[in-house]
Amino acid sequence: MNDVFLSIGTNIGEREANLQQAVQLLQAQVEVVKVSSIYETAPVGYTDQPSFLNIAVHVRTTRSATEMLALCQAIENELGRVRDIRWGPRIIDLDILLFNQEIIATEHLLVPHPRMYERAFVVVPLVEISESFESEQMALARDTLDKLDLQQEGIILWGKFE
Ligand code: PH2
Ligand code: MG
Ligand code: MG
Repeated sequence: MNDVFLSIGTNIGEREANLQQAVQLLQAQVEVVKVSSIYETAPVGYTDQPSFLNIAVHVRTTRSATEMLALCQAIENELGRVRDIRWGPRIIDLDILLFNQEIIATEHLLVPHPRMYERAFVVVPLVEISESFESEQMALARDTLDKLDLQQEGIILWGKFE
């Protein structure tokens, strides 16, 4: 079994419903172990866009990392994601953060996610569910969180995922 941590984000349409649908589609294919609270987060990278809702999800699966990537993309497509501006607005975005303790570098996939430790919108929900799987990478995420000023990062607890 592989332990996989995903980051999910949305800033278009019914954001909470988008998150719920994404998790439901995941549940149909893999074991969802834990879902974080929902955080509302200021846009990072391209800032002239609405704020996001972000969560982190721990799943367990026999799927390979490449197969998980394909599943994430299939869910994005099913929810109607269109790809235009890099870092721009999106209905749903599912990114693989961690895959066991593996370091993966293929043409299409880099794990750990190359920007995860710089992004409070990733680290905050991830650390919330981090007790379900210990690793060096998770410890690093926790250390990162200790150094972040969450108010300055524009992260607020928005609500429970239900
Ligand atoms: N995703 C991005 C770019 N910027 N900002 C926030 N707050 N949340 C995101 O999920 C996000 C972002 C690219 O995937
Ligand atoms: Mg992303
Ligand atoms: Mg993505």
